[in-house]
Amino acid sequence: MTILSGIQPSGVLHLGNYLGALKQFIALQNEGHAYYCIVDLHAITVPQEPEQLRQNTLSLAAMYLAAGLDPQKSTLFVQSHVKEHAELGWILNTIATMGELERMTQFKDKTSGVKGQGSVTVGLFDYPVLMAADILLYQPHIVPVGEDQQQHVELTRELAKRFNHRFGETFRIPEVRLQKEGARIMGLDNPNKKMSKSASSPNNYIALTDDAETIKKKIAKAVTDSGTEVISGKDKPALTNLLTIMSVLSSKSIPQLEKHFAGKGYAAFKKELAETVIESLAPLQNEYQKLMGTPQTLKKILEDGAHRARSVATKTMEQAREKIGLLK
Ligand code: AQP
Repeated sequence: MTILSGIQPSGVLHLGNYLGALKQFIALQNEGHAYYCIVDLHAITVPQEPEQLRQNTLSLAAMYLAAGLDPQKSTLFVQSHVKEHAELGWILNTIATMGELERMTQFKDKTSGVKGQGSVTVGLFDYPVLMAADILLYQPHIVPVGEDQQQHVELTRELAKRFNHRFGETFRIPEVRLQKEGARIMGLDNPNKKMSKSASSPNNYIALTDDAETIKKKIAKAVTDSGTEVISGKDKPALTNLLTIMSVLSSKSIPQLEKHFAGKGYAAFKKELAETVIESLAPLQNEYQKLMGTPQTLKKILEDGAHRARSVATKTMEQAREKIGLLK
């Protein structure tokens, strides 16, 4: 089985990225060959400070490895190191329609506060097409992502089918793979919006690099629902989110946790939740610190990864160029 996914180096990773994506990336590397990408060309669809972007790229590589990615089993690489991503992105632009892209909810969310279209970049609008290229180049069977990216994978499937129909069989149609629990972790300050790296307040997320004190403070400040009992439900979005985080990290089901916290109140729940988060992240944080001290090793892993990724991507591109009639 071939697996493909990516993460943007657009800031520090948070618990949502970990539970929705990274955790399953690591589990899946034993089920097939995985290509995991640091999608820097996606990150620049919104303004990035150049030196910070380079730093975030290395930091994300360290985070993948600290979480358990084995560079012998999986291919870890930087998107911009494999030029075929941009090339296939352009070709897919010629079959994707404006109407399809206008329907993408991530684009709508990211531009919802913006007055007029004047300052919105074409790159941000076109983000899902480049993502389709990232995926289709590696002919993956599955694409593990958080729920917010599901619509983009559906568009990828649609574009692959359209290309195959118009030019002949070229791309495998990939399946999306979501976590059963944790596919959509919500913001701690607003349980109706997803936890996000680019949220305006750091109280929205728990960064994977947050220290114990910060984690305790952020969880203590997290909004809760009215009432006193620690229970999940449609009318309890904040508690459901916190219980989901605890459930995934502790491997205890939500009903088990509800029973455990019966009659104990929110303060006791938040205290235990903070301890669970701190303990769960500690091994990853230690490993991350070590890896950040060896940038040359990180760069070597990325170089090897790009080499391996390129060998697959160039083959797919050769076929695609041939099919659409580009002269050799
Ligand atoms: N809140 C979330 N819950 C579960 N999964 C999530 N993911 C993101 N947020 C959540 C998943 O993490 C992977 C990497 O995401 P990304 O870096 O490609 O960008 P994103 O989806 O736009 O995530 P962010 O954190 O909100 O980044 P910014 O703020 O830079 O846009 C994806 O698989 C995603 O589904």
